[in-house]
Amino acid sequence: MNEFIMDKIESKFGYVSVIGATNVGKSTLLNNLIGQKISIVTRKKQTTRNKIIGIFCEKKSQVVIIDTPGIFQPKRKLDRAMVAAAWSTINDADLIIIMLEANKTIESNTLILKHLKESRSIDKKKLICVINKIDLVRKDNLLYFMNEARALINSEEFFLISALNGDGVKDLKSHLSNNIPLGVWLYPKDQITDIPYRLLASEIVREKLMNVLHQELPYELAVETESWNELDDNSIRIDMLVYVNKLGQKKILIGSNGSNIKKIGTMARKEIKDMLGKNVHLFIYVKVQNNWDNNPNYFKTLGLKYNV
Ligand SMILES: Nc1nc2c(ncn2[C@@H]2O[C@H](COP(=O)(O)OP(=O)(O)OP(=O)(O)O)[C@@H](O)[C@H]2O)c(=O)[nH]1
Ligand SMILES: [Mg+2]
Repeated sequence: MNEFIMDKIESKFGYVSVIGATNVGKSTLLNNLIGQKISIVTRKKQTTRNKIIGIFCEKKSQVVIIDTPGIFQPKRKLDRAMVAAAWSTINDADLIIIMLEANKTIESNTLILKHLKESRSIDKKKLICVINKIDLVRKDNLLYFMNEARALINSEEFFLISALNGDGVKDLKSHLSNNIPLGVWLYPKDQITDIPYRLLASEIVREKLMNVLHQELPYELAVETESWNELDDNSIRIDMLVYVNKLGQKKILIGSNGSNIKKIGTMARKEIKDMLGKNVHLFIYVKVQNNWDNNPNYFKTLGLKYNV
């Protein structure tokens, strides 16, 4: 048998879905595993709105990590679609990471645990419990938390990590690489995501908006790349639309003398420039569109189901 065929037989390929309550650090883990920022991260809840895919290769394995919106009690239509998107990834996943945050009580992770109890049908062998944010807790508290988690989660694999500083992530990465099934790689070796740049760029703008704005406003907006043009000098002109529901929100978002929008634009432009390795001209417009969060086109852009 020649070497090429051997390689094909031994190669592994699999999907790993990361689920957990909102804000536990799922996107931070995805970025750490891939070694590059793909999924936006903020201190605020409900940051991720759709499924984000990151791909890494280790030895003979190609692992596709699926970062999902957090599991929370949905109120509006968009929330329901986000939570449904998170659960839907479980069906196709070869391994499922359920992420908990150790700096909170086990009860505050309860919503996801309750759902998991209802989903006992999940094959125990597929389930990996990852306890994150260990950098924030004392060792004795951590052991206590771990015991509580063991009693509640139907899994044999428990990992203690800090997705922020990388503690424990290497072991988790090896575990994922070793435990996905045999299969042919579906992506080229150097591909790290399948999300188009247009969407990645609009997510970067949304991250900056979420960081700069307070209270409810971060949840009341959407960002869309309206146009993307390569210019003669090899730079790129990107026009973004930010949708808000009310005129008052537009005023707050822009800030006095445009201070907010300038700050957001500067931060986002730099990050998009670094991502593309090209000079970027970024224009951000704010548009009042009542009920943008019920607009089927927005759901479509994010790959979310409209009626769930
Ligand atoms: N101290 C500490 N903070 C962390 C760790 N992992 C994530 N964080 C922080 O927790 C916050 C939420 O992180 P995200 O990665 O956005 O969490 P998420 O689970 O993707 O959140 P949603 O997308 O909103 O569901 C951010 O401020 C992160 O910097 C960790 O290991 N230690
Ligand atoms: Mg996230």
